[in-house]
Amino acid sequence: MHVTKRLARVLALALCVTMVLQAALISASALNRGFSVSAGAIQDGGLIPVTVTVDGGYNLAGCKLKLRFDEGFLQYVRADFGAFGGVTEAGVSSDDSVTLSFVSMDAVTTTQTFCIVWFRVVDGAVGTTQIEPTVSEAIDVNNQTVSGLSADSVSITVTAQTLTMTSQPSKKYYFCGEPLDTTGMTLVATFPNGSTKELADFGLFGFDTNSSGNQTVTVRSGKHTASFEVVVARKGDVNCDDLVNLADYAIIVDTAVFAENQPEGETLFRQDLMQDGAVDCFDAAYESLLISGIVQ
Ligand SMILES: [Ca+2]
Repeated sequence: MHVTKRLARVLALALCVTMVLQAALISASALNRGFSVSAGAIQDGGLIPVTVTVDGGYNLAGCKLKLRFDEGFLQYVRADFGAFGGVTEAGVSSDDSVTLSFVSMDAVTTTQTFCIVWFRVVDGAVGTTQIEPTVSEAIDVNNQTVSGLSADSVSITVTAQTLTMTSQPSKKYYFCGEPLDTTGMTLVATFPNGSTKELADFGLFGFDTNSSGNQTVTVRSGKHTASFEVVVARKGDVNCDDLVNLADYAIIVDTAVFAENQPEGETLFRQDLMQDGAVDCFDAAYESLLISGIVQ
């Protein structure tokens, strides 16, 4: 009886040790990676190489590596298997993923590149997307099943490559106090896949309606900028001396009297206070009101 009790204790201890060992083994297999996946820089045409590397120590016959991607962001192009030993194939599943199948192959002894999967950025896609790898069971070099294979997800960020102002704002001249008007301005962004998109959202910097002079207005979208020039003038200051006085009045009167000498561009803008496209007696009258402080 005493011996049986002792035997039971030994058996119980052995069972405990076995359980601990099993736990250790499960823990070890959970740490299996098997693969690593990485994305290269976006190339011309919006092509992105995603490199799949296989760790050494596996015979991956029958294993499937699935790369799940966002169809609204990426298109699968092809998989290049290169000189990697074994028969392999790739196909696109109906559920937004590429499946790489290890049909039959030699055991992988050292870490090596298995294949490069090429994706293309969908037209107009901007932002960050993830490629999520999942791996089925495989067998190791001793024909034992290996589970818990995995690879970290890959993050890909796409931003506009260039920003071009294809047409400038119609309004170039401003009187102090007028708000900036970008009507007529067209901004076009070019993306890595060559697609273009007209931008409606952008930031504007550098315009100060209370400061007279030539100003450069900067348009910003993401990390890219474009710019255009404007002239801000103190209303009534025709000769640009920052004063509104009889000297300015004399210039307007002179232009109004010799109507055939109508100015253009900035000179017209400064004298045409009524903003009707011609310098005449009405502008002279308005100038006298500005000088006397009746209007501003
Ligand atoms: Ca003046």
